[in-house]
Amino acid sequence: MSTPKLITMAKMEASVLKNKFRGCLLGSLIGDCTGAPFEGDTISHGDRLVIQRYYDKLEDPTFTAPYKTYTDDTAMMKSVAKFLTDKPEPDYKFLSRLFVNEFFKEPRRGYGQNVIDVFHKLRNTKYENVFKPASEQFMGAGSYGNGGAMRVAPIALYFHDNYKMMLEVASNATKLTHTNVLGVNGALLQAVAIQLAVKCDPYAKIDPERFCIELFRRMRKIERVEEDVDDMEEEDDGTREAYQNKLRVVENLLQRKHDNDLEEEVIMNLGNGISAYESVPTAIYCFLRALNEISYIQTDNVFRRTIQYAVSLGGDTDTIACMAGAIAGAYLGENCINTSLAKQCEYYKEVLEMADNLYVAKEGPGN
Ligand code: F2R
Ligand code: MG
Ligand code: MG
Repeated sequence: MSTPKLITMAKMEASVLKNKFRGCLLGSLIGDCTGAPFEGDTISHGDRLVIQRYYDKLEDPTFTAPYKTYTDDTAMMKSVAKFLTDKPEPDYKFLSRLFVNEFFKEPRRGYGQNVIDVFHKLRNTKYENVFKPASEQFMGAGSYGNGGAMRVAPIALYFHDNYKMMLEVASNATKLTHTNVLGVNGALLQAVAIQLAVKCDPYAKIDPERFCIELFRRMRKIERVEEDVDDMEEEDDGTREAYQNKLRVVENLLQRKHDNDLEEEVIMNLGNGISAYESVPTAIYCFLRALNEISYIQTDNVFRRTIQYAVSLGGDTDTIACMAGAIAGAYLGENCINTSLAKQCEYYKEVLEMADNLYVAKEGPGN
């Protein structure tokens, strides 16, 4: 049987692309802000109803409440966007300073402990070698956290038409804090997923299986690079085809008809944790599963369904919803995101401005 084609757009109208830039960064923000109150929670069947009501309220234009605040996911994404818009060439010393300054300005945004250590070392060593502190963490193993992946969206957008540069810049930007191969390749997988979503026609339905196969094909090349440089005699520590194996699991789960108990299997087989390995494939699964109806989520809106589903899995909710939201927003664009929901988030207006600045930096002011 032939695999259905993924409907991508070779040439995209400027207005559509601009809308996708906005949708992606706004999607990331909404996932972070609305997912953060549930971070670390285990979600029961009953809690899913609470989460349904929570998003119903957030979408209600008459609902007024204090902003849902953003966390480290957005704080670091802001720096990545600025790194791309403010300098003509990638300057990693500049990016590391932006991360550090942002952290010391507002340290209580829920950062991971390893990155905090890296920021202190960067500052104490006066940014002498910006890649060294991260490479020394965890006795040289480096962090495998999802911090590289959660902030990668601006890079995927900016280099949406230059795949090689996207991988290079995403990899280096991650290595300022995370050098473990699982942390780096997790960020690359998230970047590849966003870039692919940007290319997809927002007016045509994505075939989840095809999308997954395409990601698999690309991860095979990315993970092969690691294999080539490794000593082939060395024992495989389980990282060589890690993301390819996870994408196989995603594909298998997508073939299953959704029922209310499937979530337990998703959590067991894909994970919902703080490591990139246990969260990036999960976010991709959330996006692809939510393209179709999910019995306990009452909405016709694919974007909302994506983030609500991600939060319903519990665990690292802000980050999984942030990454799933970025992919969904990159596919659908800002037009498909409920404005009342977006307005509940701290930094809503600024994120749209950030997306527009990134678009202009990339495409030029007249576009
Ligand atoms: N940190 C959190 N949540 C914790 C609670 C926050 C609380 N609500 C609050 O407000 O204080 N969330 C954020 O962290 C995740 C991104 O983390 P990142 O940037 O990857 O950080 P880090 O520190 O590098 O890694 C996270 C932890 O993973 C473990 N780890 C990583 N590599 C390891 C290795 N090689 N060996 C052993 N352990 C390793 C460590 O425990 C790290 O601290 C996002 O969820 C974001 O929202
Ligand atoms: Mg966070
Ligand atoms: Mg998190």
